[in-house]
Amino acid sequence: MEAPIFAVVGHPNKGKSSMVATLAADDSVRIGPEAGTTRHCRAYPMTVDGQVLYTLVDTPGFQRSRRAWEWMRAHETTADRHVDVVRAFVEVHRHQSLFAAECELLEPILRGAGILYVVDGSVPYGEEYEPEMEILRWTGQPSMALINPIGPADYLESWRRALGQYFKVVRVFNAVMAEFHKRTELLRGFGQLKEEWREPLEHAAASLERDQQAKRARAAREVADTLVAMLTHRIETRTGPEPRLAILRPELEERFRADLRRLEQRCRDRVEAIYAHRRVARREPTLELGEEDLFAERTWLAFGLSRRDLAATGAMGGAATGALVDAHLGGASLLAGAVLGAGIGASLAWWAVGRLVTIRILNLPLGGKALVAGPTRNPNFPYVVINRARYHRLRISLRTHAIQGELALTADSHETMESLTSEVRREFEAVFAKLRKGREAVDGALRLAATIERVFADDERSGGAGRLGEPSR
Ligand SMILES: Nc1nc2c(ncn2[C@@H]2O[C@H](COP(=O)(O)OP(=O)(O)OP(=O)(O)O)[C@@H](O)[C@H]2O)c(=O)[nH]1
Ligand SMILES: [Mg+2]
Repeated sequence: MEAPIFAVVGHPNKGKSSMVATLAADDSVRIGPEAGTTRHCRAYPMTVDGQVLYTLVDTPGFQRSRRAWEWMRAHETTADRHVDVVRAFVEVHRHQSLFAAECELLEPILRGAGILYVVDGSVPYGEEYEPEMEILRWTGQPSMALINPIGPADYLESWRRALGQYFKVVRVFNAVMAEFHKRTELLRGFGQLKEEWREPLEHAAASLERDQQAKRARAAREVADTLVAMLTHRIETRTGPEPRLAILRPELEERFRADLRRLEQRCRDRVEAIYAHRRVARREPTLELGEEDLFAERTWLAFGLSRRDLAATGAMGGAATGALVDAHLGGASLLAGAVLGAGIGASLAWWAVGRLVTIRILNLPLGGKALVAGPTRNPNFPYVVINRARYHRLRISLRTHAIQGELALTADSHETMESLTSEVRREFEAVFAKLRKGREAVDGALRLAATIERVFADDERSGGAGRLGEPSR
C-alpha cells in the first residue's frame, strides 16, 4: 500500500504552509506573515509508529501564472496532451529564474502528487486565480480545493461557485483552527479523489484516530506519575544536635516548593512532546505554593476549582483530623506538636495537616538530627495540580501545528473547565489517601492514570467544541 503524496499549492500567503503544518502535525514548517516565506518544495511525511501514512509537499506560491499560462496556451495541442505541454514548460524554464516558483511547484505534481489548492475565503474571488487553476487542470492530476478562511470577511459563496468549475471537490478547511475530527474527515475526502488512495487514506484516518487516543492515555499517565511524584516527594537535610531552625526551615521549605514546580514543568514539556509540539513558548502563572495561597478561595478559583469542588474538599475535615493523629504518632511533627500542645481546636488542626510543606525533625541514631520536608498533606494541592494539568493538556491537544505563537495559559481561562464529578473525586480521594500513608505508589499511579484519562476524554467533549480555541493570530 503506497502512501499518497499531496502538493499543497496556490497563491502566495494563503496558508499553504499552515495547511501542511496542520495536516502533517509538524511544527517545523516555516509559516510567515509575508508573501514568499516558502521558496522551495519540501516534503513532510505524516508518520505514526514509524509508518508513513501520507506525505504533504509544501510549495512556493505561483508568481507569474498568467505568463506561464500564456506560454502553455501558445504551445497548446489537443486536450489529451495538455500534461505534455506543462511538462515541456517545466523542461524549458527549469533553470531560469523567471518561472522558478512555477517550475518548483509543478515538479511534484508532474511526478504524481495529488493537488490541494488553497485559497483564502475571506478575500474576494478574482480572475487572477484563473490561470493557476487552468495550469493545475492541465496537469490532469486528482485535485481538491480548500478554502481557508484567514480573516473574518466571508466570500465563500463566490469562491465555491468559481472553484466548483475547476475542482470536483471543494471544502472549507481552517488551516489554523481545524479540530482533530475535521482533519480525519478531510483525509477521507482525499480518498474520494482517486480509487487507489481510498484504502490508504482510510487506514491513515483510522491510525490517526487511534494515535490520538494513545496520546491521551500517555498524557494521562504522565500527569498521574507527576502527581504521585509530587504527593510523595520528601527531602531532608542533616544538622547538628542544635539545628538553627530559623534559617534551615525556610531554606528547606523553599527547596521543596522549587522541586514541586520543577516536576510540574517537566510534566508540561513531556505532554507537549507527546503531542509533537516541540517549540511551544509557554506562558503560565507559576504554581503559587505559599501556604496562604493554597487555602485562599481566589487561588482555587484561579486554578479551576469551582465552588462545588471547594465544598467537596471542605467535607474532608474528618479525614484530615485522622491524618493529624497519624502525623503526631508518626514522630515529631513540629507544627502538629505545637498545635496539639497549645490545645487549639480542630479547624486549626486541619490547617496544620493541610500545610503544603510539613517539616519534621528526626533524631539520627548516631547523633545529630535530620530536618525532613514532605510529603505534603495539603488536601487541595493535588486538585490544583490536576486542574492546571487538565487545562494545559486540553489546550495542547487542540492546538494545531500551524499555531506557532506563544501558549498563554491565563488563570481566567481555567474557569471554562468543567468541575470534576463526585465519582471522579471519590476515586481520586481513595488514591490520595493511600499515597498520603506512603502506600502503593505504583498501583496508585495506574489508578490515577485511568481516572485522569477519563477526565481528559470528558474535557475534549466539553472543551473541544471551540471554547478553548486559540486566538487566530
Ligand atoms: N488567522 C489565520 N491566519 C492564517 C490562516 N492561515 C494562514 N494564516 C496566516 O497567514 C500567513 C501566511 O501563512 P502561510 O501558511 O505561511 O502561507 P503560505 O501560503 O505558505 O505563504 P507563502 O509561503 O509565503 O506563499 C501567516 O501569518 C499565517 O499565520 C488561518 O486559517 N487563519
Ligand atoms: Mg509557505
